[in-house]
Amino acid sequence: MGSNTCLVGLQWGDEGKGKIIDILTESFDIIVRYQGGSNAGHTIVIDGEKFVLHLIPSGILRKNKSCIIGNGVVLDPLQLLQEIDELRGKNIAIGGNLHISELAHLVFPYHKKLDEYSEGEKGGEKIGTTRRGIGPCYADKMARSGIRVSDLFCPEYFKQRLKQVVDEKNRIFVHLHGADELSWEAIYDEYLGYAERIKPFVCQTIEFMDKAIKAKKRILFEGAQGALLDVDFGTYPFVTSSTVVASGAASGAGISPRHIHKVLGVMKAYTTRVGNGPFPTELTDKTGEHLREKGGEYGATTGRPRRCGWFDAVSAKHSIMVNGADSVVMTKLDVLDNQKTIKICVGYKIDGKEHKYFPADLVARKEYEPIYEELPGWQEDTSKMRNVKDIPSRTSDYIKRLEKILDVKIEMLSVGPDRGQIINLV
Ligand code: 2SA
Ligand code: GDP
Ligand code: MG
Repeated sequence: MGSNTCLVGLQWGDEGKGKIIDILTESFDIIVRYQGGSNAGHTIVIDGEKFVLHLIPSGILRKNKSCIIGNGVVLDPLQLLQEIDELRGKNIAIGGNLHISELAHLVFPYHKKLDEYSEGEKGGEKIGTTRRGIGPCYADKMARSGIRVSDLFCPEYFKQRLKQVVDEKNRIFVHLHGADELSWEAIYDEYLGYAERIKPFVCQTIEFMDKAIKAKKRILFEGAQGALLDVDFGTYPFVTSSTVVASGAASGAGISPRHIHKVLGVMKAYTTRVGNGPFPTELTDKTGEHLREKGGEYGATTGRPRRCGWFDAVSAKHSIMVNGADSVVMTKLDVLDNQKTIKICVGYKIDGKEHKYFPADLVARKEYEPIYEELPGWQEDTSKMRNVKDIPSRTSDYIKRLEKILDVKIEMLSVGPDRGQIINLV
C-alpha cells in the first residue's frame, strides 16, 4: 500500500491547509492542485515570513519538489505570472519544479466580468464570491465553450474560438448590461503574451503523473476551499463551482482513484466562513469578534472579514463521510486559549425535532438552530507547546470529545501559524 495522500478542508475553507501541506511536503515528492483556481488563499509562515499561495501548490516552498497544477484547476495566467514573480522576489526558485496541465481551462477577463454581474444582480442573495471568474469559467467548461491551456499554442484555432466566445459574451454585456463590448483582439494579444511566459511550465501532466506513479513517487493532493463549499456536498448554491472533496482529486489530477491511499481532513478548532450562506453556529457577538481578531480571520485572497462561530460537529461529520477521511488534523487550537467555556454543536433543531445529520434544506429553511454541548476552556497558552505531554488536560478533553463525536482520529494539532507550531499525536 502506498502513501499517496489527499488533504482536504472539512469546513468552509481556510482551515489552515496551506500550513499543513507545507509540513507534510517534507515526506512527499509531488504536490498537486486538482480543483479551484486563484480564489484559493493558502498561507504558510516560515520563521515569521508569510507566503500566500493562490494557484501554485504549497509544496513550492521546499526544494526538489515537483508542483503540479492539474487539469481540474481553472487557470488565470495573469494571476499565475504575478504569483511566480512574487515568489521569485522572495527567493523561491520556480522553474523545472512547476508543471501546468495543458488540459486546464483558462480564466478570461469576461469570466471575471460575468462573476461581477451575476453577483451584482443577486441583491440580498449574493453568493459572496471572490470575483475571480471561477464560476463562469467552470460553467463554460461544462457548456463546452471553454478554452484550454493547449489552445494557446495553436494560434489560429485559439483566435477562431476566442472570437466566437467573445461574440457570445458581448451579446450578454451589451444587451443585458448596457456595457461596452470586449475586444477579442486585445484579449488574443494579451493571452499570446502570457502563453510565451507560461510555455516552459506547460506539459502533459497526466503522463507526468503516470510516470511518477510507476516510479513510486510519493504524491500529495492539495485540496482548496472546503467540503462545505463543494458543488455537490456543500451548502448549494452558496458553494464554489468545483468538486472540492477527495474524489475530485482523481479526475482533477488525471489519475485513477486507486492511486490515492489516504484522505487527511483538516479542520479548525472552531468554524469560519467567508462569503454568504448558512452557518448555524455563527457568533455575531463579542466571542465571534474575538475569534476573528485572535485567529486573524480575514480572506487570504480578498481580505474580507471571515464570519466566525463554534465548532460544528454535524457539518464536520458530513464532511468526514463524503471525503472518507481516514484521520484529521485540528488547527488553530491556540485561538480558543482564552475561552472560559467552549461549545460544540452536536445536532440541529427544527420544528421541535433534533437532527444529527447535515440537512439538504439548510439553505431553503433558515430555522435550523444548533444544539450545543458545553465544555470548560483551558485558559492556558498552547502556542508554545510542542509535545503531547504539555497539553493541558482540559484541552485533551476537548480533543477526545471531538474524536468521540466525529468517530475519527485527530493525528496532529496546530497551535500557531508558523511551520514549527505543531504537535504530533501519533
Ligand atoms: P468563488 O469565488 O466562486 O469560488 O466563491 C464561491 C464561494 O466559495 C468561497 N470561497 C472561499 N472560501 C474560503 N476561502 C477561500 N479562499 C480565500 C481565503 C477567500 C478570500 O483563503 O481566504 O480571500 O476571500 C475561498 N475561495 C472561494 C467564497 O467565499 C464563496 O462563498
Ligand atoms: P487555507 O486556505 O486552509 O490554507 O487557510 P488560510 O491560509 O486561508 O487561513 C488560515 C490562516 O490561519 C492563515 O492566516 C494561517 O497562517 C493561520 N494559521 C494556520 N494554522 C494556524 C494555527 O494553528 N493557529 C493560528 N493562530 N493560526 C493558524
Ligand atoms: Mg484560504
